[in-house]
Amino acid sequence: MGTVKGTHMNKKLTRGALAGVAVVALAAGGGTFAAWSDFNSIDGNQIGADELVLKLEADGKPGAVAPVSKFTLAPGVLNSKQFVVSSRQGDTIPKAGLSVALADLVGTEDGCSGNSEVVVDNDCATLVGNPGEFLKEAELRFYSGAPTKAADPCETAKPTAKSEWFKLDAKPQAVLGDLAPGEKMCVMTEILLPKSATNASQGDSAAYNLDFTLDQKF
Ligand SMILES: [Ca+2]
Ligand SMILES: [Ca+2]
Repeated sequence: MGTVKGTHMNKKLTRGALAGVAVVALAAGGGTFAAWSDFNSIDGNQIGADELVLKLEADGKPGAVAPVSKFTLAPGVLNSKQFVVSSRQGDTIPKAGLSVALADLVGTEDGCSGNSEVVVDNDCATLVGNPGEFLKEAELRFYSGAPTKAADPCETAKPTAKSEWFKLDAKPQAVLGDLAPGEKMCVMTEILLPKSATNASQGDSAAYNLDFTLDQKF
C-alpha cells in the first residue's frame, strides 16, 4: 500500500511539475496563447483646484469696503476704521493665515502752511517730487478680532489684538491670524498723528493701499 501511495504521489508531483512548465511557457510565449481578459473604465473625470478667496466688506454693511477717504489729523488726533475680512466657505477650502501690509505709499507736500512750516521745512515750497513730512510723522497700527462665523464680527468678536505702531513710511504690516473656510475677522486700523508731530507736516498728506493676503496653511 505504501508503495502504491508513493507512486500516486509521484504522479501528482510529476503533473504538478509539468503544469508548472506549461505556465512558464504561457508567460514566455506571450500572444501565441489565446487567453481571456476583460476591461472597463470610468470616463469623464475632472479635477481642479478650489479657490481661496479673500473678501473684504465694510463693517456691518453688506457690499464692498470703501477706502479711507481723505481726513485730516492734528497732533494727538487718531482716526480708526473697521472692516470685515472673510474666507470663502467650501469643503476643500484650506485653512489660511491672514496678513495685511500697507503698500504703494505716496506722500504729498501741499506747500508751505504759513511761517510755522517754513521755519522747520526748508523745501515746503517744492511740490514736485516732494513726499512731504506727514508720512514720516503719522503712525499706523492694526487690530484683529477672533475668527468667527457670526454675521457681524465687529460686534461679536471685537478687534482687540493689536500690532506695534509703525510710522507710515516704515512698511507697516501685521499677521492677523488664521481663517478657516467661511470664517470672518473684524480688522481695524488706527492712524495717529502723535503729539510729537512738528509743523513740517502741516497740510501734507499720504495715499496708500492696504493689501490683505490669505496664505494656505498646512
Ligand atoms: Ca511739509
Ligand atoms: Ca505743507
